[in-house]
Amino acid sequence: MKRLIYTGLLLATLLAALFAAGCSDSNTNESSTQQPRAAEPVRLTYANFPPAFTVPCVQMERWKEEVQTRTRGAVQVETFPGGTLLKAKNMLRGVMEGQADIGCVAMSYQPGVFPLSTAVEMPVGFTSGKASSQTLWALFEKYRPAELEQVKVLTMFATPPSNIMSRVPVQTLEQVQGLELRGNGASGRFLDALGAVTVSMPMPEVPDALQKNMIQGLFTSLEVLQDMKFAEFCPYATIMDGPVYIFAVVMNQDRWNALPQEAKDVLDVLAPEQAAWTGQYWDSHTAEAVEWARKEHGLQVFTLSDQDKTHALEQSAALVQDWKERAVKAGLPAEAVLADVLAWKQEFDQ
Ligand code: 3IO
Repeated sequence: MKRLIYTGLLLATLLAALFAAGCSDSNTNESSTQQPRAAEPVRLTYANFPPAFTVPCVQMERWKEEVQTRTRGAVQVETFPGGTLLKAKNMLRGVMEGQADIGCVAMSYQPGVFPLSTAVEMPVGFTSGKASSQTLWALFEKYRPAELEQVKVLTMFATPPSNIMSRVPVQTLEQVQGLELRGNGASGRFLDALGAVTVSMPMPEVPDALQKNMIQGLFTSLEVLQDMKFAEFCPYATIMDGPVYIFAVVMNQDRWNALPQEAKDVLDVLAPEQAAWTGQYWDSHTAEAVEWARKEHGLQVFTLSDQDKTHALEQSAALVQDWKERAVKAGLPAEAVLADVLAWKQEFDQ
């Protein structure tokens, strides 16, 4: 018995010494003016569905670095790109059930679930991810919708406008007729309205569908020409400033509640900054990716005529009508929400 106690004491002393060494080690780089922090950092898991080198995952790594720096290590984030922890379709549920602490939700993949946020998906002619992302965040802040009240929203962002990437040249609306194109959410319904044969699937399934010739192209922001290597299959792009795709980064509510107040403050300050950063990054990276695809794969870029663009908007009017009906059913002031979206689009596009 005595020996057991001695061994126990010895182990405890050893562990304490090791722990102290570890702490002083990690503290050597910090300035003496900083507050002492809790010895044990909070560790959070963050699930994401597309491959690591795509924009949703690049923004995840940037958020992680900002959080770790701004909390001086008190919050540590472990990221899981590529659907290794949760996939697109079970992201929201997985976070609510605690399989991951944080998850990146592609709201555009779940029609009907987000009646407020999807206002930003309406074909109002966003020309940048900067404006679409900041509009999405402003909308969330103003309305604090029921659709997201079971989780803590850490940030939101949206793509630059959807454009066509295709195996065949598409220079007019006429050429969209009957073409099998992949698009989800409002982008999918927009394609339907133009007479395309729309196929919906999450981004990670698109490479296989292109490879197997199941689709003739896709309709989303153009940086995937490079990041998902779609330029290998799609030598043509058609600029038409279609709808955007929308995302929310959400955290398990209980895990959020358990965070120290200082950490909560850091994350809340970061939220709108991250939305703006991601939108801007998406814009500049998309421009680079198109240039890359021109040089490396001879990508040809067409722009739809103004007449065809107007025509496309007219054809997709029913989409806006459907959204309004859904919004009203959800108890939202649909007209006021759309007016807000248009005003913010102006403001943030400056
Ligand atoms: C997207 C989703 C995952 C990775 C890269 C991406 N680029 C644009 C999107 C938007 C989207 O959700 C989609 O499926 O097109």
